[in-house]
Amino acid sequence: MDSLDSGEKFSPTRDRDWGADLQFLPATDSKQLEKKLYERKRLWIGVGMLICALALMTGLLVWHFNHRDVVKMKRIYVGAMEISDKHFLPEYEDPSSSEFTELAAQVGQQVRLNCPESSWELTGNSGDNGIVAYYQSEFDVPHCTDALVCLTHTSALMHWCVLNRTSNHIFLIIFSERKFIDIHVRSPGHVDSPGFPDSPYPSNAHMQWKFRADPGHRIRLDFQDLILEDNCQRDLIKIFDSLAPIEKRTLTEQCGYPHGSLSFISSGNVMLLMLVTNEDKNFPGFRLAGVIVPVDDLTSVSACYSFILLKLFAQYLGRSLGKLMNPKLCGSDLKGTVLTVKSNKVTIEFNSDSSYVDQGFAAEYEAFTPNNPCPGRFQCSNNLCINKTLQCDGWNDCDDGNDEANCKCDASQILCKNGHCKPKLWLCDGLDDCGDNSDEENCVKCKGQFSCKNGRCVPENLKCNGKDDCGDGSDESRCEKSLVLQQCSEFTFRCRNGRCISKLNPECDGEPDCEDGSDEADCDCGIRPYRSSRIVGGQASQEGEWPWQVSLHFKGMGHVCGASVLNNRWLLTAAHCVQDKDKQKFSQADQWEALLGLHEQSQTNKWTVRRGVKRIIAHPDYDHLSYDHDITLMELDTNVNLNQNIWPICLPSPTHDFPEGEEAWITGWGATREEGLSANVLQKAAVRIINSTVCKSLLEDSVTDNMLCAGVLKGGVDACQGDSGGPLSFTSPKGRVFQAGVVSWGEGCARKNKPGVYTRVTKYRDWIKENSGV
Ligand code: 4AZ
Repeated sequence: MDSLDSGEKFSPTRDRDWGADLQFLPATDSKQLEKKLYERKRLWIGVGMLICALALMTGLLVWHFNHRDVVKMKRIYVGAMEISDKHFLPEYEDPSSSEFTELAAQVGQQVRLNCPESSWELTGNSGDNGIVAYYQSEFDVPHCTDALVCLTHTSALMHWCVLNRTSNHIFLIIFSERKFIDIHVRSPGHVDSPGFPDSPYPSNAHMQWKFRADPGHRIRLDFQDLILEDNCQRDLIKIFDSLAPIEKRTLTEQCGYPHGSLSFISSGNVMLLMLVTNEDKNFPGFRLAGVIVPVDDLTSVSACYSFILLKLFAQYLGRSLGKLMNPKLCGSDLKGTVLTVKSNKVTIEFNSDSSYVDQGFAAEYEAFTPNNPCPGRFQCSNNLCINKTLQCDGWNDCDDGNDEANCKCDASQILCKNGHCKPKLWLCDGLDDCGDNSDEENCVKCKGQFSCKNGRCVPENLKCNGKDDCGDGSDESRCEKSLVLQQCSEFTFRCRNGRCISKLNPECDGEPDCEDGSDEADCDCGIRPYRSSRIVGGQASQEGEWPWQVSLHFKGMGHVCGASVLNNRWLLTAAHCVQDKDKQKFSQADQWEALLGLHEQSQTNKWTVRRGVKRIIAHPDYDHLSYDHDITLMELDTNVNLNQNIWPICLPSPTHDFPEGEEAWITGWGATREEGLSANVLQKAAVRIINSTVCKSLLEDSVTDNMLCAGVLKGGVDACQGDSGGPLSFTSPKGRVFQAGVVSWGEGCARKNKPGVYTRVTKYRDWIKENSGV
């Protein structure tokens, strides 16, 4: 064996100096040596990396804990306390006055005792008895921490104290516009949101208007206009019955375009209005009138609340109303309650506790002699008096159906089992019109089974199961749940992604039904912005009630036709309005002028906008003999700003269903009777959607499937000349208004059994989209 092979590198005898303990590895261990060195190296690298990781983690933790201060959010607590041993001085309204500073310091000291780490600020004080001090305290709290101490003050100086956390969603927004405005109401005045009415309110704004009146007075805020985004999570106003945003003192929270008059009155001499907006979609905002009311004028405070939650028609007959009100009345389900009191005296006792405030009630009262309660009118069994003409008209006017009982039905009516008369047309229409369902009994269609639109009968349990059992999809069209279907049909709603769902009329009903949310897209339509206060057999409408109604004026002729607003650029009208007649070139866009936001023909108002017409797109298949396809798009020469009196109507999807027998409204400035004069004030009238088969038989088959009939068969109510092109408005169960039809034609006006004929808008939904983009 070779010495090298033996593995000895050095002779131990020769290298003894190296020390006896020194051992040389045999040549065969050198690889292991390298491996061990390598492992040690790896170990050191590992340790190094671990140290680096630890350092990094420590750094991150340090950074995190430092950074936590940055992500702290503000929590604002507000409260009020009554100081009973002091009298109010006018100087207390001025925070820079020495009187205010002195009192604020005194109160602040008391408050700080209980919460040393907070910074307190007195925002104002005023009161009829003693002084009410409002304070606001801002806390920097770590995000997601909810634990905050709620303090109670026991000091003798402070009579009571409420601490309250202001709604989270308001203060999670970083407001770019924060403003506090102090207003002392001495005489009636106006307050507008910034930019109103010419430009929208700012984004991410948090504004507070603090109203004060002299002691002994109350403040009333009357909203003349209110148009905010239709989502209170985004933009809203809040009114507080205090000078600080104390939740329990909320009088109202409003967004969108509330209906009816909006008027709020304070219980003391202060009131706070708050406007909070987010970053997108800004609307015109509000205009309000602030009025002071001396306390003496408020002996019946309830009468000043104009939002009616409880409507009492108290006609005295009884002993005391208190006795009748057992159990006591509360909540909001009492609207329309009619009470009869058999006495010549009535007392309404109204109690409210210290917690939440609300709108109150309004009661109308009427006195009568017991032997002749309703002179010249019909007496309901609840003693309400109604006009005799409302008796046996098919509508429940008494509230208890009493005016429809024991009626003699005429030839066009059916007699219900309960004695009511209803139009024959409502027989077997799937709706309980009689109230006892007798109009829906013995309808020989599919006994115990579901009747498909194509006449087939399928077992009830196959309805809304996601499968087309009828063969025409009609068993999958009126479902409460919006199942995504395998197949689309003429009865199902098609989402933008092409998939169809089984819910009836899901558009803009506030519930997302399509997977892609397309059923709730483009829904800024069909809702009346807040109040801004013939048709044959109609009545004058209120200003702003039909903000989608347009008057089309032709050069030298004035009002000729109606139209509807689809968006800020496009109108919808009838094709027969834009057909040339001899020398009159109705097809020429430059001969027309559109008046939007118009109420009276004789005078425009501040909301009225005039626009020239840039383009007319009449339906290419319009037939001037049959009036088939009687529909036209009009493009305005410049866009309009939408406002409370100019607002688009919603367009129904091609499969939207407008049920027969249901109410719809016609509006216009047309003739108020056949061959009569046109109206000055915009007229409105309620009609009913009429079954197409019935309509075809009444109008001798000149009605096509592109037409829809509506009217009152006993006559007297109809659209007429000059109403053409205007909308047939249908309010969905969720309150949105859809355009069911365009006023088109009829046999005369308001004749018996001659309903009006309208262009069926659902048939043209795709055509409208293709030609206008709406
Ligand atoms: C018209 O001439 C007209 N009764 C419009 C509607 C009706 C009749 C006439 C329906 O514009």
